[in-house]
Amino acid sequence: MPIILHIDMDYFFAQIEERKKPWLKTRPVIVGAHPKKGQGRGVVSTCNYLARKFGVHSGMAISEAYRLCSHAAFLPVRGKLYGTTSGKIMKLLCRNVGQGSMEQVSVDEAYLDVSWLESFSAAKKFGLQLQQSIWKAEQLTASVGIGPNKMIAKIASGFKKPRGLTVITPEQVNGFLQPMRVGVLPGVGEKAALALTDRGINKVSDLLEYPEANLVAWFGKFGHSLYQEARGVDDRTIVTSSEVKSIGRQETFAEDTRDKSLVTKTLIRLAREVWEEMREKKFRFRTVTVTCRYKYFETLDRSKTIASASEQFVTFKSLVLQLFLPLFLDTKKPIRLAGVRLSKFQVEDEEPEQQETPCEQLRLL
Ligand code: DCP
Ligand code: CA
Ligand code: CA
Repeated sequence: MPIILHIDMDYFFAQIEERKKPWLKTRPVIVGAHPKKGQGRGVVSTCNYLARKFGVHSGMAISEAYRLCSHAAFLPVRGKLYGTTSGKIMKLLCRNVGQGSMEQVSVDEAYLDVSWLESFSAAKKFGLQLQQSIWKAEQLTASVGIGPNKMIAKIASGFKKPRGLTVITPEQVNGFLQPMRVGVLPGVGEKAALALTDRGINKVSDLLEYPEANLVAWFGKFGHSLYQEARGVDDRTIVTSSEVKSIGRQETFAEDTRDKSLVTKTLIRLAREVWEEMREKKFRFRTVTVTCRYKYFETLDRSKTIASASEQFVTFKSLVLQLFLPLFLDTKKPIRLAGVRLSKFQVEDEEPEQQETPCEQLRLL
């Protein structure tokens, strides 16, 4: 019986800021761009729960946040500190379940496969102990969700926040899921949610009335997943860092082109996205690949592997430019598509020789 635990840190960046400045705990705290007395550009990265009471949230324009809550403490984003803290928390999780049972999905959350605990009550105890260990090591709180699959575990971790712990057994899945809004289902973003509400489908239970064929007609392939999701079914397994083989992006140009600066600019933009995704996962890369597809679909790529793993964007970027040059010069054909890819990953702080072996298993029970 699969038992999946999802753990997500509470108001992560803002909580880290509160940690060494306890006086912030009783004030609304907003981390993000400078508000410049309401004239600032840029957005809110996150805010504490006191600020959320005023309607402030992640992604909101900082000027809007200032309008809603000008007396908040506005703090700049200290990305490096949050990254280091995230790394420590992920390591702690890894020590408790082993690298092979863990999937980090963003800077502050991870799925853990705890099926080996064999019961939901043991998993609950384990979840509580994880929260305590993180508190002890980092003085930060997290919310935990436990369920029979990733989807349920993730919805459960967000169910009660902050410091929540929600366990949904297989028998409870339908009762838990059906009254929720369709937006909680994975893949249902703003657009899909709108398309559904337009048809009078607001809650997950409303979805149950539609045959799979209808959902497929509306959403294509995603309709199949949606049909399963509405029934609490999610077959996605945990993808561990050693299984992520590569991260890449490519883009097709509106017209085939020989405009070198356009292709270079595109490659750098794609490289930035790829690099950000890699950093979210706390990986470092060794191999960079640049791909060009030319008119008539001929595709060429060039790769370079560096001796020791890097996390540096500048290194990545200069390799991309270096690899692109012969792809541009050797063939005089117009370019239809360009792409970049990173592979041969190492997890941050991990020695190369440790890469293949799971990290020390230090189970809490
Ligand atoms: N983040 C960001 N910009 C966004 C969303 C998030 O910079 N639009 C950053 C800041 C968050 C961190 O990522 O602290 C984690 O994002 P979460 O969505 O998990 O939100 P929080 O951890 O801040 O709050 P919650 O308690 O709701 O999880
Ligand atoms: Ca969070
Ligand atoms: Ca998160």
